[in-house]
Amino acid sequence: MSKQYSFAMLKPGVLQRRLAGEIITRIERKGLSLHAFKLLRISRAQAEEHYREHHEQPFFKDLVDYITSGPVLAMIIGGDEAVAVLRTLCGATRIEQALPGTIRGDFADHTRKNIIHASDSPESAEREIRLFFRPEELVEWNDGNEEWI
Ligand code: FUP
Repeated sequence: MSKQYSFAMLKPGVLQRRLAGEIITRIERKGLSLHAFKLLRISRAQAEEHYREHHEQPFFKDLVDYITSGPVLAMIIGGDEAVAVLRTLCGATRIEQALPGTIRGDFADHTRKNIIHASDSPESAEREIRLFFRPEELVEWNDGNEEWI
């Protein structure tokens, strides 16, 4: 077993709908752990860098407008296969494909505002963590039952 880190971000609207606790509960219930936590309003430059792979997409401007429109909660999530496990918890990108029982399946009513971002690969996780956190902000800890220390 090896510990992996992923980056997650609760998008604008989540705090306003008082959903943050419910979503964090689901992440913890699965056995993943929180290693950094930051409430912020992201800049346009940060948003454009974060979503740079979508630069050419017709929805890019609306996506950046939306993600900068309100407070977000950025997190570093750790655990065995954390990147893939978190993606499974989130569910599909598009609302009509996100299954009930997943975070997006249960709470997302517009694809653009699909509740949560989660890194899609370990490489993206590294890049996204660096974009939102300084290295010393990642707090390493274990609960005594893990084999990875
Ligand atoms: P995901 O990795 O699941 O967040 O999905 P993508 O990287 O493909 O998309 C990033 C964000 O762009 C989505 F969360 C929502 C937005 N998006 C749209 O607004 N319209 C689309 O057709 C696809 C994505």
